[in-house]
Amino acid sequence: MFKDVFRYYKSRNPPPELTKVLDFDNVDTLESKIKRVTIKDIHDLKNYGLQPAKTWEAYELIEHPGLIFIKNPFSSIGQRYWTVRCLQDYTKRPNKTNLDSFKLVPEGKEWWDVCQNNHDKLLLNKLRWVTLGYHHDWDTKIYSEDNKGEFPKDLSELSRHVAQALDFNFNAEAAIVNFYHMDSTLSGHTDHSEQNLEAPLLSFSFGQTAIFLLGGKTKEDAPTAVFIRSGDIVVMSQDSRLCYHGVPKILQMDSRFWDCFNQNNLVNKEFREVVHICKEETLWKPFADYLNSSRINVNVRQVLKRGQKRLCSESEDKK
Ligand SMILES: O=C(O)CCC(=O)C(=O)O
Repeated sequence: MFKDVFRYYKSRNPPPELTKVLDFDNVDTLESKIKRVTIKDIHDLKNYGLQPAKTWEAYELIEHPGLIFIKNPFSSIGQRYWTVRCLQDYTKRPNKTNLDSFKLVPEGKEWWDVCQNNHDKLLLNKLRWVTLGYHHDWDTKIYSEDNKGEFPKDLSELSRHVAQALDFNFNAEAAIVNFYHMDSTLSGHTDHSEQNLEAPLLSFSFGQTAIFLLGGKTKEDAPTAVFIRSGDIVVMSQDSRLCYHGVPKILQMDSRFWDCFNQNNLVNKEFREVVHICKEETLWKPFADYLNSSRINVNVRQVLKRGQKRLCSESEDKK
């Protein structure tokens, strides 16, 4: 079932009918399908590019308890900030990327700089993922203490604040940053590698719009399709945490949220240079160009259980 719906939305010829895709830009049409979620008032959000919590609109899908959708709570400069961090900073070594094994980026150089300096669009489009913190192992799907980097403090704080606003305790310990182009897809899967499966999974998106499919615990359950636009946050918690999900299609955006630029203040003292890039149109331009035909998704997970200090190795597990 999941596969059939995936194939339907992925199809170019004929293109899919989009009327059944849940659209949080038109919540009036979703009345029977969603319920409003209460947001706790959290302070200091502007440091992370977020609007005041009392302005957020968050909804839970009635048919998928625990799936929470927060309609873009970012300011436009906030969207710019996270875009710059993902492209320019999180792609730096020792974080891991899909490009590592191809040795396409010379030692001592960084992917974003090489792409910009050489106008290398091919290399730009080859980046598909970056992993942060406990690195996702794409083969074994097992996290390990031996395969772990530092988790970015700003992303950890952003995640903690968003989780707190929804009344969750959350410690960001692993993330996959996914980079999609107009023909990219992500097939249906569940995220079950984390030892803590009670903690929610937080997903931040910037750039082009995605059709996101959320199914049930098996591939036989029919999925619901939802538009995810730039700035939207999806939280998979409770009954939805282990459900099948995927992205069958990326669509050209409805509007460029990151360009509705007012000098809304973003004060991040630790990353002044990033904020400077966001405010200077000429410095921001290469990032805007990237977003015009791509989507960035930052998928953040807690790996350890509360109070757990480290992962046990498999042999320790068996004791
Ligand atoms: O791109 C998305 O919205 C979903 C990404 C995802 O499911 C994953 O990284 O596991």
